[in-house]
Amino acid sequence: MNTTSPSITAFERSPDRGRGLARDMRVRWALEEVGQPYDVQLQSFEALKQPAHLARNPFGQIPTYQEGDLVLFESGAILMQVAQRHPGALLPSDADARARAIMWMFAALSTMEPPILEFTMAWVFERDKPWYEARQPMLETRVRNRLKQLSDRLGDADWLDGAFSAGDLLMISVLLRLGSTGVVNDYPNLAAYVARGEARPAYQRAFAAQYAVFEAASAAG
Ligand code: GTB
Repeated sequence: MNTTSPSITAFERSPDRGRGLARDMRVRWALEEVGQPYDVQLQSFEALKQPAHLARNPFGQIPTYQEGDLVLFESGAILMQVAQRHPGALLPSDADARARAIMWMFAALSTMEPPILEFTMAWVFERDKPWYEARQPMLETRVRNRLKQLSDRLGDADWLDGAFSAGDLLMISVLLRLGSTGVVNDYPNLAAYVARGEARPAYQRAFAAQYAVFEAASAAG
């Protein structure tokens, strides 16, 4: 392992089949935005539940981040660390602007992501459940309410608050989870916002890196 680079964990075989939806993607994207090389330790689902990984993350999940003696889990906390290590790149230097960017990081993770996760998890995994038809419209309405509010706030701006920040990175990562549902397309400014994020060279590099893992795993059978 290159000891000068931080190391992250990611799925050896991601269930998203290379679509960049697992949460290592947002960490990869952040590291690419700041130009920080990194190593990746690929983990099987079984390995995530073994003591070696549970010491990194008690919840047995990816991503984790290791930098010297520092070991972190939670993608939001990891992004804060990456941002702090590279002042001005993912969080603005101005104190007030920085506080607002951090506010958007929390908004992405605690206001937008939970209803989006609940909706998309049901969409993918729970269609056969007896309550699906009755419950799914309610979950979709909750998501649409948040999308409308976000859309109204974004308006015709490129990013949520001035320059691109970790708040945008997390918000776009969260909105991407809605991809296969097509719901974001009903909010054209949000769809364009997501596309702007995906067009960033750092996003493209991060996506290619995680896709290479999927391709290698597929080739290995
Ligand atoms: N709050 C934590 C964070 O933000 O870091 C959540 C981390 C998390 O949910 N990790 C998931 C994990 O390790 C992977 S990203 N799960 C394994 C386990 O819990 O045993 C979630 C994810 C999984 C699959 C898809 N997919 O197939 O599209 C997308 C996202």
